[in-house]
Amino acid sequence: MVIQIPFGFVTLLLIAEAAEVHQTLIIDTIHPYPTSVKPIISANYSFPGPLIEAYENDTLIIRVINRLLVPSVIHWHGMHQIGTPGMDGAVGITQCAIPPQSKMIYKFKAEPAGTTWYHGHVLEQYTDGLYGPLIIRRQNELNGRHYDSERILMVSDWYNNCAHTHLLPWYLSPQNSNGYEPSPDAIVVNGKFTQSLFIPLSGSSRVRFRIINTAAFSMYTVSIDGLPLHIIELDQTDTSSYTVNSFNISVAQRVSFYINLNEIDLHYTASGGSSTSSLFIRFQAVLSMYPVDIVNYIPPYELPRYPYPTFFNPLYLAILSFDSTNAPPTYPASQPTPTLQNAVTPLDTNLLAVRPFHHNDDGIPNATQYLNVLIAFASDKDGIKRGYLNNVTYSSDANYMHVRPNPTQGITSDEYAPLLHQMATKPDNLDISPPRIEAGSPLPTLQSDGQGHYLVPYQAVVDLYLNNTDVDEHPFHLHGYSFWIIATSNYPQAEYLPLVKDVMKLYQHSAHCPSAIQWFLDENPDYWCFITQRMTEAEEQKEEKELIQ
Ligand SMILES: [Cu+2]
Repeated sequence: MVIQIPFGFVTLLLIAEAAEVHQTLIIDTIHPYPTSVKPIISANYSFPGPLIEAYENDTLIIRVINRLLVPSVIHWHGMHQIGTPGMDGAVGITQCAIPPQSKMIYKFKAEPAGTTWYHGHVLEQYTDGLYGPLIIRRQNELNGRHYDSERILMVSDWYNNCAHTHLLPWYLSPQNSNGYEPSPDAIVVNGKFTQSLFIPLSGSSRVRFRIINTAAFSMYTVSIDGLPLHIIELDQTDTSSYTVNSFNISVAQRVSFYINLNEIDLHYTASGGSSTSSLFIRFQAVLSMYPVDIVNYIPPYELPRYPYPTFFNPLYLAILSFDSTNAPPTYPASQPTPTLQNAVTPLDTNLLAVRPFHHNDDGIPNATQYLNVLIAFASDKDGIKRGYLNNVTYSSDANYMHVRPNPTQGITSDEYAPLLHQMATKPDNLDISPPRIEAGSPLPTLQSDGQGHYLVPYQAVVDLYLNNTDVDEHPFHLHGYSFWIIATSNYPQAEYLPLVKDVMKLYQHSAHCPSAIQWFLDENPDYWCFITQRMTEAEEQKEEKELIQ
């Protein structure tokens, strides 16, 4: 990359060489809270794990050492992994799990630039704490002129119980015939509980916040009292500045915005009669998405605590301090935020009204293939509620290392070896016919083997129609790719304003306009999984589609 920097009368030419960035992550359990006996699965003995950062096109070389008593892997969310699919960290699909007391060196290119995160991808390990921020910087940030410093906030569900030993066994049991998700007991941001996270501005008045939702389930509404939020990045796509009072962020999504203290509402200034030297940053859990009245509900696995269970507080308050005194705001937290002048309230949860920084005048390419995916939830023969994509539920890739007497033939997700390895070594076992014209679509339809594996021709542009028949909303994420969102049932005009994302929230479809996304496959052939992020990555509640080139 060549960057020109004016320097007096001389122009310096800097050749920014792609560098190697080395990092070691030790996965081990810790007990960071004196009031909780719950072990946290940590990276480098901190929760969340350490910041990993690189410049775009650098090579990340990350040594992951597993000191747990069980297998583990790390997934690098949002990395396109072009040419390095085996580094994606999707256990059973792109790699074997890292056995206990073993290590693996991940090596991949840092791209695309933006805000993202890494997390455990074996069963529910990230629900129990295994995640951290991953920031890929540009040498010349597109929106860099708007801010002088930045802060990273990772917002997450907190459960008093271990997901592995308590939540998952109950969630996937016939006793939970309604398929209720485990109820979070609290919200944590950067590992801190409400009113204990202080963010000193240290003299900076123009600050970029990178918000990452690392929860297993919850969606949050984010706002800062008295300040407009100028959104400049969604899911590693730089955007034109878009001003809101608040926005929603769903599981695995990332939103960057900047604030400018010069824009603070008069109400919070000395001239407005306020003596506060700090403001509340609010993370409000969106209550409508919980299957129960979560504020008063006691889940069955909490009954041993009765009559003193933890009741969920859906409002999390962090403290943004103008100075370094860390004094809490002098106004009550219950005081409603005054309506800001000249601010826009977003209409859509996926923020589809936000425009990409680089407008693509050519529009999105014409699709060459088509795939309709029906999302449904139903009870299986054992009475356990599971998710289905085109009638296929997730099969236990994560358990492929377990010895079975009669492994099935062909390429399946229950074979002993990861699917990527099977594809390379047994390509003839791939029994999927090429796309063909089917009734109702003018485009050739992708074909599958009936086990959730779809064949995508190289350089195809796929129109993917996601029909969510469930009453609940579900965020969807595609490994290895970003996609263009061309329309959704609550935002049908999105096709005129294409925005690239890698996670989107999908509501129950309306009859005439199914939710739709299109993804653009151009130069990244390999094997990728497509998952919902509801209690993400946990075995058997993860639905998947694997795309094969
Ligand atoms: Cu991912």
